[in-house]
Amino acid sequence: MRKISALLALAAASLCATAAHAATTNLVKNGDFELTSNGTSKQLNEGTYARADRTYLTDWSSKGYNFVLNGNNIDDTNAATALALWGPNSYSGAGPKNGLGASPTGGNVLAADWDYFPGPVTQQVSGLVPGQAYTLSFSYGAAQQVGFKGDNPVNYWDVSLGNSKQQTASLANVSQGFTGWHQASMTFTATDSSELLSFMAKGSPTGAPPFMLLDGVSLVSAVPEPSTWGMLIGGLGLLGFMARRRKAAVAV
Ligand SMILES: [Ca+2]
Repeated sequence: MRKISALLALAAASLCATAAHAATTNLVKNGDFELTSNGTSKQLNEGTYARADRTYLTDWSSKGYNFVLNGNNIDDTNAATALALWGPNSYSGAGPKNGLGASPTGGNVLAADWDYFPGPVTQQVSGLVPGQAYTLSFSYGAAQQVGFKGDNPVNYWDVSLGNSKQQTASLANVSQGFTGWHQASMTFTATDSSELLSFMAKGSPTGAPPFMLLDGVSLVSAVPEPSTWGMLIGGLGLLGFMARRRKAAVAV
């Protein structure tokens, strides 16, 4: 009997491990923005025309005034970057102590202007199960381009998966400020096996150059995957069988 209990415990542990694995498979590729075609701290190419001074984000498409920036020198105007944001290092370390720095997941971050030629950053996500719920999570914040001033009271991301659209909480940013990194979590239900994931920077009013920041994008199943359910049901059946056998043994 002790042997059977140990076996059952082992089976339960492996089931839990399988369920945990299935639930944590990130369906978004390059969700941390670390893979690029031509280095970082550059504006993103649009379409198929690759400019020498720009770069592509692997697995993503971009339209509009969007950049991939190195989170470690995002506010360093001395670094060879296409764009810097107000932060502690702006103008040789004499910038505003607004706390701008690396994202929670580190490395590169996506930066999108919602005022000047705004456009979405998208990825076609495959491996979805229609009707199934998915949790989309990411880090985001708002900052302002070096050299410009003015409050940005409204900054948020419009996020869509297929035809379903949601938006993040709005972040208020003061002139030359940084809102800090915030965490977003949204639930989407897939309607197809492959759908377009889209991030579009939004805000108001116009006239004070803003930048929305994004990093650590992850889309995972909100429920155990069907194969896992099958294993769970099989496991429960086995437990029932064991219980019946045990009862029979006691009766004899
Ligand atoms: Ca990153």
